[in-house]
Amino acid sequence: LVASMVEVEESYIMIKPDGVQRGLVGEIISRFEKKGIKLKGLKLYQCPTELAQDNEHYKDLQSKSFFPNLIDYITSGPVVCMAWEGVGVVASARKLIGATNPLNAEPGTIRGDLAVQTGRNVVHGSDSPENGNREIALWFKEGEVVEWTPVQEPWLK
Ligand code: RTP
Repeated sequence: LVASMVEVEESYIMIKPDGVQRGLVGEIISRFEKKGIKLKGLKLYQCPTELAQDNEHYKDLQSKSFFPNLIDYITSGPVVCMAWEGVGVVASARKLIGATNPLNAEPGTIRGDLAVQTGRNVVHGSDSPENGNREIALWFKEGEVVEWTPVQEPWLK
């Protein structure tokens, strides 16, 4: 099995409230599962407004004009928090997700197939391995991320 130069990484993937409200949870999880990456953490979570505002997660965006709308959106209903692990998973998950603006996202991507607005783009994915580790630590508590070994030959590793 050749892992080439790319490292095993982890990515924080989150189904945003529109994805949950529209009944797209199974569809979205299925796309990552079928890729052959490993699910290590999964929970439905209602993010409190204070946490969303102070959360390191969207810290870089605090000065943006759309920040209040983003906080309203992300706290408007439950989200699905996920931790995924795999070789090159950060970049591959971003490819599966597609461009931030769904109108620019290619068909076949989650946003390209399932969304139309930047402010309702159904899913988040970490943009670097460092942020993958950081965001998983932010959104999951001790013990919620499970280390496990698949018992079958990891054909897609
Ligand atoms: P994400 O973090 O959710 O994966 O999205 P991203 O990297 O593709 O995009 P980023 O620039 O980090 O923006 C984070 C989220 O903020 C909302 N947004 N709204 N102009 C707007 O109204 C606007 N721009 C960004 C989106 O929900 C975006 O995913």
